[in-house]
Amino acid sequence: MSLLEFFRREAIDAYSMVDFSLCRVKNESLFSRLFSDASPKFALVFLLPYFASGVCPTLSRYAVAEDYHLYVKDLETRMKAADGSVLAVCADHSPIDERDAALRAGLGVRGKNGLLIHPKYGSFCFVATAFLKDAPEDVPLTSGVAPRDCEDCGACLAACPVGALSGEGECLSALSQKKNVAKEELELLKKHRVLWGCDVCQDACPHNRDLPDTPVAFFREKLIPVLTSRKLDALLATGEFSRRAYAWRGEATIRRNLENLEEIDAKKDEERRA
Ligand code: B12
Ligand code: SF4
Ligand code: SF4
Repeated sequence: MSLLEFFRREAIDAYSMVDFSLCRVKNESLFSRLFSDASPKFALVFLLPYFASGVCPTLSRYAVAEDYHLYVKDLETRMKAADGSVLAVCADHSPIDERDAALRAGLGVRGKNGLLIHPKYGSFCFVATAFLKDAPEDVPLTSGVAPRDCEDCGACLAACPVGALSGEGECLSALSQKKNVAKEELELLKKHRVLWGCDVCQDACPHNRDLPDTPVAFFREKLIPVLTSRKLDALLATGEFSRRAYAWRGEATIRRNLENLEEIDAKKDEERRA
């Protein structure tokens, strides 16, 4: 099957193929491991939109569906079977600077919030890359575009509760994913009601208004927009926990964050009863 047909069936419609020389290799050891037999000549950079409407009060949108790494792993197997020129498909754990590649491939603008912003899907999209040894006949080659910045309206900087975008504080998303946190850091997560990840600078961005729901089925199914300790227990009992983005730091980290936020509700209950 051609890669274009493959993408059509997956509902992946934001992609661009560039010469590999346009990619900035960031992780040399991963590059050597992945491409010991053949070097990639082309990079097919594509986006996986994950916005699904609905309220997620404490959990970041990227963690509401199942873990996108699982989708990309499965996609890699199927893309390799569809086209022999596919050497590897990566997202997140990638040898290249993914945002930079997507920017140069013309898939969006560089947001002040540190994210690639696509004209249709905003910043609520993952960046993925298929590394190819030959150019597939049906995917046009883009010569690359000059990087463009967002209009710098400043809304994301103003909205960030800890000043992370101006280098003042540590990003709450990073804090929520730390295995060991200081008491003050836990208090910060509680104060800003962060369970896992943070979307504040994305929610503030005008490019993320009126977004369409993702067309990619994986990101519309098996959604858990509200995670509780009880739901976590159920996920652990069925073995589904390992399929969630918040599993990568182990059960203890997400349980700690849950208990941290549940303390707020317990306190409120106590106050109501008093
Ligand atoms: C480490 C990491 C984090 C760290 C550090 C974040 C950061 N801003 O770099 C933490 C844990 C905080 C984090 C948080 C999030 N992350 Co993150 N993260 C990564 C990861 C694995 C590495 C990035 C890295 O090396 N950062 C360290 C910086 C300092 O390295 P750097 O190379 O020097 O970065 C410079 C260049 O990238 C340069 N730059 C060059 N070209 C371009 C182009 C664009 C468009 C931009 C914006 C910047 C840029 O800007 C940086 C500063 O100089 C990437 C995946 C990857 N392999 O690239 C995902 C990635 C950046 N994360 C992603 C996501 C979704 C998130 C969150 C939204 C998740 C969440 N909701 O909590 C938040 C957003 C926080 C924010 N506003 O940045 C996506 C972003 C998708 C997009 N549309 O841009 C990525 C690309 C993963 C993926 N494959 O989709 N992340
Ligand atoms: S993800 Fe949250 S803490 Fe991190 S920069 Fe954005 S608003 Fe600030
Ligand atoms: S909120 Fe404004 S400054 Fe920040 S990324 Fe969006 S357009 Fe750029």
